[in-house]
Amino acid sequence: MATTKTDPKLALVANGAKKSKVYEGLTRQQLIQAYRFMYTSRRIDDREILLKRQQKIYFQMSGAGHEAIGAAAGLALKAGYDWFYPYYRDRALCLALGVKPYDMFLQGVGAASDPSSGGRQMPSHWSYPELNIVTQSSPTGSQILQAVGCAEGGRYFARHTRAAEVPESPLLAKDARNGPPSSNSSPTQSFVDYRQFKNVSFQGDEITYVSLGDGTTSEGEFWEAMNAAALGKLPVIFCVEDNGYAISVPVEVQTAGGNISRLVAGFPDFHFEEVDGTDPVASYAAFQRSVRHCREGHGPAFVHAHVTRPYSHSLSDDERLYRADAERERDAARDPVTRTQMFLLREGILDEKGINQLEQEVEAELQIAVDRALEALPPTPESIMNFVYSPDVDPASAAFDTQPIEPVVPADGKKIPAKTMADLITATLRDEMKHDERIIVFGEDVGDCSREEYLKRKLVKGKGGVFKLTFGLQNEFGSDRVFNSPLAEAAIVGRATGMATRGLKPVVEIQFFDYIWPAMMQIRDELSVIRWRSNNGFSCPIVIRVAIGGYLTGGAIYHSQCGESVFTHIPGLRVVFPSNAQDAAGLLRTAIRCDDPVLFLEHKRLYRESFGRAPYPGPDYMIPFGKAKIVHPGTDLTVITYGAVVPRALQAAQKIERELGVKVELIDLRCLNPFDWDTIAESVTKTNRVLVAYEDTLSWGYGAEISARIADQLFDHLDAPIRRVAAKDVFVAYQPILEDAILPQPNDLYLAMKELAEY
Ligand SMILES: Cc1ncc(C[n+]2csc(CCOP(=O)(O)OP(=O)(O)O)c2C)c(N)n1
Ligand SMILES: [Mg+2]
Repeated sequence: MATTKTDPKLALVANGAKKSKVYEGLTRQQLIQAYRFMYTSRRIDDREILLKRQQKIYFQMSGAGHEAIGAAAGLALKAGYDWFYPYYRDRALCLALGVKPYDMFLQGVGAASDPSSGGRQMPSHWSYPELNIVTQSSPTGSQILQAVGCAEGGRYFARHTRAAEVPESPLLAKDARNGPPSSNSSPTQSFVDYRQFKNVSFQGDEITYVSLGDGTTSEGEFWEAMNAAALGKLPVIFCVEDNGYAISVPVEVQTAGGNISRLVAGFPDFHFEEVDGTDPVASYAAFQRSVRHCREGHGPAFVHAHVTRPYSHSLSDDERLYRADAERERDAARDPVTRTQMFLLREGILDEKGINQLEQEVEAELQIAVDRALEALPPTPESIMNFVYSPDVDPASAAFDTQPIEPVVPADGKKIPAKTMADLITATLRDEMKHDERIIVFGEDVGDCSREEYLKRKLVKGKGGVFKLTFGLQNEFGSDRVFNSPLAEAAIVGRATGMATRGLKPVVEIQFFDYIWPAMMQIRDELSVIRWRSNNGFSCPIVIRVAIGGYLTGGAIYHSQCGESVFTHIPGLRVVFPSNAQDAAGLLRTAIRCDDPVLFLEHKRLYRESFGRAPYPGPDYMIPFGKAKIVHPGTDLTVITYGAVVPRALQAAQKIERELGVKVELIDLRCLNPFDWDTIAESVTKTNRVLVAYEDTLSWGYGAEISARIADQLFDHLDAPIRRVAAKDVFVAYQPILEDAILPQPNDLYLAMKELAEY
């Protein structure tokens, strides 16, 4: 661990400068350049504030007071080579990396041509793919874990260079040019793959920069990210821009002891800097040392920069309500733009005329940029649905409709062995990992054994997941590709998101659906929206496998939850919920090869059920998303369901046919987003009666949407009210008598079917 503390008074008072003098490695020309970025940044803020008051832009967030640290970071790092997760105060950094003032004004007016988001995101939410500036959001701190994943991605490609290659798939390339494959195109093995649309670039020694405010260090994800970066000795620079406030909350109320540097000092392998971030020279020096530490592979760095915030938190905030004048004046005396200007004059780097000229040039450039931006066209309302999902790979298309291989009949004439859903998920993961070196698998306990020597010396067998679905994968593919993560769900999804941004295909596991909630911010506000908010500039098509559901006899409240409708409510996220072994294999392969993020829900009760066992359908078997399966054809009544209710509904359907001659058409949706409306409509039009059944709690559940759609679009075809059978609106209890009463049982389904048939 190295710690450097720069005396804030030192760097800017170097008197008697000579023309050849360099300042902590910065030439006079670079210092002028730094000042230009800083001054431009401040003046863009001023312009935006004016434009906001004139109602020509709709939001303003300033980088004022943060210009010196930003310009310094921009000079120390390499645009388009290193990777950047800059938060909203990093305007000067973005300018230093090459973002044009015009681009920034395009953000403000929300122009269609705004390269960061096409008018979808607030200004100061940076996103510039060519510069490796990754799309930013508004939740404080959700970028940090992704930055860690980004660094992991770079390292992975450096160690597995073959993984970066794009496999040959001429048919797909041709099809991509002509739009999604048509439904009558012939299914071809290895036909579709997200990799064709994901250009990977890596350098081997690139650094990932991520910045955040002092208040944001209170977020749990910050600590998860620091831990993960230290564990992996990753080349990440964490830049905390400490302006002493998080809106109105001062640092001593935010951070125990009032100084974040003191709290993080124990993280191993970090290089630490605490610096006056209003001083560009000191800041540059701090960054240079941090860059060296990271590039040489010693681990991450932490730059704690003390800065100011002269323009309140935002235009909606007035800091005079909570900051005394004297305190504000103290800050003003440290204003980075003024200080740097004085420094240039004092050092004889620029004289007054030179300063004036530079400032006039900037003003002229900004005037042109503002005028042009105000003329830019807004996006069209017709474009709103663009890039919710991948425009390149349609997982519902016929290209994902492949046939299972004929199972080999054993020579001795015995029956073809049928495998469980758990077996086939493992087999599919294994075959996909062979097929695609970009796939990495991590999560809690998914590895065989973290202490590799035990495996090597065959002292242990290995664990491979609490349900054993990843058993053997670490042994077979190595610890780079299959590994245990810390117990931190936000970190699992956040890191995976960052890795996928770089082109990897993380297939991560959330051990129990009940514990997915710490990752919710990452799933709802990041993973599912990254493509849309960046206007297709970035994507992160990961797969999240989650063990879900009850009927466990003793699973109780925290090992039995469903809640899929919470996720089907999220645009941009595919949600899959297979009920049997063959579907699980086919849908998992589609999930992995497709270009969208997928939540893959695996029902624990079905993992080893005798219902739905099947032989392995082969290494290229896929099922398109949004195609339901008719499990039991019928003419009297439609039952729409999925997951563990499928075998229960089948039992009830067989019973009612046997006893009353009622022929139930049982539909297993298999995929919840997208879902198969055509099959539902066709069936309901035929039977005129419909029951929607699901394991989750009744009210506001997945079936509510299906019922509403049927009521809306098939009303004329109904001879009876739409009925729902689902769990009681309560949690799943431990005592089996209670569990049975809470979750929908075959008899509940039978009674509802009977009532509907007799209606
Ligand atoms: C998760 C989350 N909670 C609350 C907010 C609202 N909010 C936006 S900025 C901010 C303060 C951030 O303070 P700090 O991290 O110190 O950064 P600064 O704005 O001071 O640069 C808050 C509370 C948010 N955007 N995200
Ligand atoms: Mg702050």
